[in-house]
Amino acid sequence: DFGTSDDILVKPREKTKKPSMYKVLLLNDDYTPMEFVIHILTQFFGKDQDAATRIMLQVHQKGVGICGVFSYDVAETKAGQVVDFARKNQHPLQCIVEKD
Ligand code: TYC
Repeated sequence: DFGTSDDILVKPREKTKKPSMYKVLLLNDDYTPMEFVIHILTQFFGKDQDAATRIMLQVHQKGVGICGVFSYDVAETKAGQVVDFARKNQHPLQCIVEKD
């Protein structure tokens, strides 16, 4: 049987570590419409309208806000998609990745 008292317990290798996590941040600017930022947060980060509005207002008032925390690849992909979409719509929105 598995999980009984005679099982051999294998200690994880000392050097094994969890992958680092990365924050995706939105930065404030004077030109990107508030509704566009809310759209970004609902469509790219799965936020509901309420959460998206709170994050957008936090960025608007404090200069920066957290969209989410992801593995490196997911964080870079999302930030790239957000910036591409903003540029296609001629908005200067900045979205950056920072180690958590
Ligand atoms: N400051 C913008 C405005 O007044 C709104 C805004 C919010 C822009 C968040 C960027 O990441 C941002 N229209």
